[in-house]
Amino acid sequence: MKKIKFILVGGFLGAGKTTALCRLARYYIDEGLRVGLITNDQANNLVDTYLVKIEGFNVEEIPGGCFCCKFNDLVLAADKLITKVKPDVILAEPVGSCTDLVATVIKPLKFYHKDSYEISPYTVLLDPKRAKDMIISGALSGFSRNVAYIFMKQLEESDIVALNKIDTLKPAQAASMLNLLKKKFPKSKVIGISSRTGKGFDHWIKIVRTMKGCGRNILDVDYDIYASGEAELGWLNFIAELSAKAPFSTEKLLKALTLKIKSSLNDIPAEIAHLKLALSTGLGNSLIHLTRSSQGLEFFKRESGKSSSARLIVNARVHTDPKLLCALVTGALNELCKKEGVGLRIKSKQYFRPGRPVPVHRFV
Ligand SMILES: Nc1nc2c(ncn2[C@@H]2O[C@H](COP(=O)(O)OP(=O)(O)O)[C@@H](O)[C@H]2O)c(=O)[nH]1
Ligand SMILES: [Mg+2]
Repeated sequence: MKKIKFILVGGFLGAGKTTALCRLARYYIDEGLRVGLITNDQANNLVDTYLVKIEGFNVEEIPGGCFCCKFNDLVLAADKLITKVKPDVILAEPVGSCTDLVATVIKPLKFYHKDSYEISPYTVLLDPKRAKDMIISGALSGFSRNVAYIFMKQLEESDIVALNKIDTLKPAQAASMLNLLKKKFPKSKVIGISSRTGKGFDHWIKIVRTMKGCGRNILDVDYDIYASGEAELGWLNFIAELSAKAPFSTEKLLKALTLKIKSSLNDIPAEIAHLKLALSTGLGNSLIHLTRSSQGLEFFKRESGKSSSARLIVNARVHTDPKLLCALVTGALNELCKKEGVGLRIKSKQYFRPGRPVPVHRFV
């Protein structure tokens, strides 16, 4: 039986994993291959899964814990894809606050499932703004030392560090950042890519195909620091049904909501790791991501028509208390809906600090 190529792409919250995987999926599909994706989060109702679905890809979701703690679910999700899609390639995105994935996911997959999967080298994506703050300047970028520890461990365990979003850098800036990263992570191959424009993808895919071995960098990870770092990030996921007698501008509402949340978090202050808002109506979808507190507002997808009903999914990962985060986000939504005369029903609300990671397997 031909082995399925299994590609895991990690990286901190907001580094561009989902965007990269969608582009990779399209690339392999254009080559005539069948592709399945696996998304993962600590909670349910993922904007990522929703996005991957509207892009038309086959996806399985693993909610309620990371791949390392839900290793058997990861294998089951892959089995489901095999039954449904018969994939040549499986693309998997771990939770952006997770590390130690080589020891807890890649090695166990390689050991226990070597007949089914050919595991590709492990790529970890890096956002240039976070790189500038947390690697070059040695600052904490609004996070604590524990979160910075996770961020660095993610990169250190990679086979490939891919500096993503190079479309946002001038060529000279990109070159100097890549040089610095090569010195900082000598055990990894360092490349530049743009998941938005596709720049560097051919090169990346070639390295993924030809690099010998995968998961070459097993780390010593201090699970107390790792657990503390994860627990410092407040998590909030919910769905909301919006309805009104007269059609309202969903785009305007989404924009106002994002600005209100951003401004309240800046007042605390609490650094946004990743805030994702997806609003769908019968007309189409609007999506906004913020991957830093200082980032300007930018629509990822935009539907400018008016509608009298809409469904909103909110996923927020912020360096603050989850209860406060929940009160602040739902409060902002309530206030805006009241002002616009829009009825609101919030469902499936989950807010928490991620629990201590307890991997099913750990290879040393
Ligand atoms: N400019 C630019 N933005 C990107 C790129 N890749 C991802 N993004 C944006 O970064 C944000 C987070 O991306 P996402 O894929 O959800 O990150 P994830 O949390 O790592 O999965 C989104 O607004 C994306 O549009 C890129 O190569 N260039
Ligand atoms: Mg994602």
